[in-house]
Amino acid sequence: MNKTYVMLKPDAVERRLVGEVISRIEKKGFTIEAMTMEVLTEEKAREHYSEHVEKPFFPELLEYITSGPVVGMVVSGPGVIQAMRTMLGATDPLEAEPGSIRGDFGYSKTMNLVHASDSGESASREIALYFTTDQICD
Ligand code: 3AN
Repeated sequence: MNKTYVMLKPDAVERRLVGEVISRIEKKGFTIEAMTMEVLTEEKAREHYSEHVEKPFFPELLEYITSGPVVGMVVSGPGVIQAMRTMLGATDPLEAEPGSIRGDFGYSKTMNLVHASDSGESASREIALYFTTDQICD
């Protein structure tokens, strides 16, 4: 699997960091195969975060992730799943390394700017949730 799903969350869009994040992905040499902008429905957000629905932070996460438009992308390249996770930094931006996207731009564990799939299985599931196959350039 050389494709991953990347989402610029509502705080990234609100703070005009879309260009910054896309620029980092492109400068790394990865390819953006497809891109959409949408406000997530509660149903789609629940499906995206299905493993977190029972967690105590889920209500806050749901409110935040549906609070404004997100930019979703299919990004491809060698080792892209792990590399995008490294570029994002730790889930908690306060623990994320300087130089990573979360390390450089955030401090909130909920509003942590960007999501990227954590495995090949997640990437397949998330790409199918947001894109039809004819939307993806190949
Ligand atoms: P990641 O986005 O790094 O894959 P996950 O999958 O563990 O992290 O969590 C999904 C999202 O849930 C995170 N991006 C963050 O917005 C939120 N989240 C995770 N853990 C917490 C927490 N302890 N408190 C608040 N929000 C959290």
